[in-house]
Amino acid sequence: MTESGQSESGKALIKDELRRQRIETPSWAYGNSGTRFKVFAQQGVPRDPYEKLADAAQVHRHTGVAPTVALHIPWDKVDDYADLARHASDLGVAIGAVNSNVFQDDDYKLGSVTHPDPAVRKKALGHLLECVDIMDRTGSDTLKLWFSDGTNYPGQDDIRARQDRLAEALAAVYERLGEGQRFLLEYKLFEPAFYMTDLPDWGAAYAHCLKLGPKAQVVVDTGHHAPGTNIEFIVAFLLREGKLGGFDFNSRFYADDDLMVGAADPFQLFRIMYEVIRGGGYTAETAFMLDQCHNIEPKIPGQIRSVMNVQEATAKALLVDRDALAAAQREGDVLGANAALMDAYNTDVRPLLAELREEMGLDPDPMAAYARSGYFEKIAAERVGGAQAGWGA
Ligand code: LRH
Ligand code: MN
Repeated sequence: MTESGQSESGKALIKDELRRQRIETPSWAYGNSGTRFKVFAQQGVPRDPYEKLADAAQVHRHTGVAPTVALHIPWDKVDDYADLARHASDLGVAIGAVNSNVFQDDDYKLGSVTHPDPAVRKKALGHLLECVDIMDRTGSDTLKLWFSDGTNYPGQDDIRARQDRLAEALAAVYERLGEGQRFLLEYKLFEPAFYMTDLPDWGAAYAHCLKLGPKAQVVVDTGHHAPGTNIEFIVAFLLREGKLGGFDFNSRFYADDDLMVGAADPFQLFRIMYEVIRGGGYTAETAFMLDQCHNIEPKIPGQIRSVMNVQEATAKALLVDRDALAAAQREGDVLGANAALMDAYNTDVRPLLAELREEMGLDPDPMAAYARSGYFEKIAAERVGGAQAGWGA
């Protein structure tokens, strides 16, 4: 019996589950990022998507569970996307989701696919379809769609008409998707719009996806909800409907802070991962993506720490004694049921994960291994000159 009360066989099963975990890191987390007040440049920041992939490969090298990298277009625009995909595979990673960007062009001030002007809508749709072309060339099977579309004042535009325009664009993208491809629709309560956002919550995203069909699913960005929202309820509900496509993991104390996942609320991340496992969502079909900005902390260690936070939450969720929990729930034993979850959450899973890393041929402490690798010193010395990557906003 282990210190966590787990049988050796139970522990082995949990390690098997953890060994097959897959977490996708975002290319933009390796570039400079900030707020409207300041973007603090950092030494060694990549200048192009090739260097971003090299940094992402370090996260996979030291954690063993981050083999794919999400792209963001045009931030990751290159002349030869097939060559970029080859570069990724030479580094031992692969291109993951392709993220569209219809939120940084002057033409999109009043909206992109929901804009009153059909010419602007056509331009926005053109970009979304170009992103599917990029999926074809990079071997990506997932398009992630987030729309900053919304209004700032009541009456500014017709809420109903904008939904019609959004539905029309989504249908056109859905039509263009090829074999084995899907899109994940991302909702967000507010920002940059401050009165009405055209895709503000899971209900709106779910309704649009339901109408479209099986290739359209919802992505849950953990920073996109009103304070106090029970996100694990949304996860359980969407899983039950077969409409949970994945996550944009990060954490926040206030709004869309894009801090390291699990940093602000590790208990929430644990509750979310418990519902994922309970709901049959701990599969390769669910995209576990990070969507974060390391505004002040070093970026590659920030990503490594974030991956470890997801691993720890997942290990704790896998430790839940499901039989004891189900029995307590059946008997209306409120405290017993809560204790079943809290016992797992209060278990220190770091020794288990360290052991697993050694069995995977990795250093038990990825942060220390990265620091010892000298990789930062290398890129800080090499990456002098040129324009550091960022949001280009
Ligand atoms: C919007 C968002 C979206 C991305 C962007 C980087 O807030 O979460 O997922 O396109 O961040
Ligand atoms: Mn996001």
